[in-house]
Amino acid sequence: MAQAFPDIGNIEYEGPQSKNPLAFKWYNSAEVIAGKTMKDHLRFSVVYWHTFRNALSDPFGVGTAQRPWDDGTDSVENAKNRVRVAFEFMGKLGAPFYAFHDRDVAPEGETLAESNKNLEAVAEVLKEEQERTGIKLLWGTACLFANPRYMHGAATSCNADAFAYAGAQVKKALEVTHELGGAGYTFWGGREGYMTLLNTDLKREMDHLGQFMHMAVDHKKKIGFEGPFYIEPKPKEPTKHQYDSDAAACINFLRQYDLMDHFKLNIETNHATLAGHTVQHELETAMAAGALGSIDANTGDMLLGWDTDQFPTDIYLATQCMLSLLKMGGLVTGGVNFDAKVRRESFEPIDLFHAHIGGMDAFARGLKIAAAIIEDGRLSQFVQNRYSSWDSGIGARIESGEVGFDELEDYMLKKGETDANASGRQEFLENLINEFI
Ligand code: XLS
Ligand code: NI
Ligand code: NI
Repeated sequence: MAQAFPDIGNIEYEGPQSKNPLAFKWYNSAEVIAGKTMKDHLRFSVVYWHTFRNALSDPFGVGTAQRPWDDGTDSVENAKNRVRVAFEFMGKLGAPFYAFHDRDVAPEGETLAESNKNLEAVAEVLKEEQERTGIKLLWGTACLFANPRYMHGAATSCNADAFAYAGAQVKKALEVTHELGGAGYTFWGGREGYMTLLNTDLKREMDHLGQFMHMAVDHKKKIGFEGPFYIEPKPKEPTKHQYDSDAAACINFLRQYDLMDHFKLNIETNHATLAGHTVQHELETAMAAGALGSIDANTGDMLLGWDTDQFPTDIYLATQCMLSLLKMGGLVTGGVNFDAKVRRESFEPIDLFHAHIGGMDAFARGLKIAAAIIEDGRLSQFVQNRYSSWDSGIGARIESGEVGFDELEDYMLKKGETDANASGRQEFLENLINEFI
């Protein structure tokens, strides 16, 4: 097969002085940072849906993307050819992982049986290409939101047949993910939410979602899939209110339906900001529950209120993400998955390279900066000192659970007033971070 990117070779690390737009300035895959290679820390992943299937349309105009290898049909042959292009791209980029929805890689057929057959046929090529290149599947997922049958949701639809169809689809997507050695499997609640409560039985829908996830867990056990399931929080879009609105809502859902053992969260930057949080808030909330699994790395636009899914280039943001991930001890099965798309105006194939190189460099830089901040120790020392009243005396006794309100009353009656508070030193700490950037 002729190359899809004949003028582009492997993207190499050339260092910060390089002016070559098709080289890494910071991402040096083999370089060891805090005991691990950059490649193992970052576990970069390319998303199939945006990078190979997004036509770059918007509500006001058709797609602009030039993808000369694509014959514009929905045939299985075209889908197979596209897989080879995808692996050429990921190979040249040096991305160790990728992620897909069932319907991005293979066309949906007239019937479920035909869709399954199409997916199997394309999965064979995915497998061949994985073996040829060593690129692995970070996670698979099922598209339970594009087909009109899912207009009211999938597992939370008022239409029981939609639930059934979704179950059949996840079954197959999970089996294919397993067959391809996927490290995990993701559930993003595409239309699992509502547009108006006037027509919605919220409790019944949430119960159905819980049942759906239990069926998925049962099936995972049945086929021997050992990777984690991830839930990806998002507060809105496409529906007005999504049930998996943020990390806290997801964790509450998982606890309520007794699913915590089987799920972790996949935190996406732009979803966090849509929920009115920072991504670091979402990462830390997930971590506090022992449930941080993976990240969908992208960024939103401060002035636009929707999921713009831009490539992350903000060093400060990448640093914050990496500070949290390093604090957790690093990614295990998860990765830094670029759930991001080039702008509609960036329609040439080469833009796909620029976009990913920029994201990888930003995160590599974030990793180096975060590792340096941790190595320096002043930040963590500050936080530790800030809580020193809990290390001994009344604080230690409260933490160990040996006192109740009676003892607290005795203690305070005797002491009279609290010890003086210390400054939070926010500006000092912000300046400290900037020392490293
Ligand atoms: C959409 C989500 C989606 C998931 C995978 O906003 O980010 O792309 O990552 O279904
Ligand atoms: Ni998203
Ligand atoms: Ni995502």
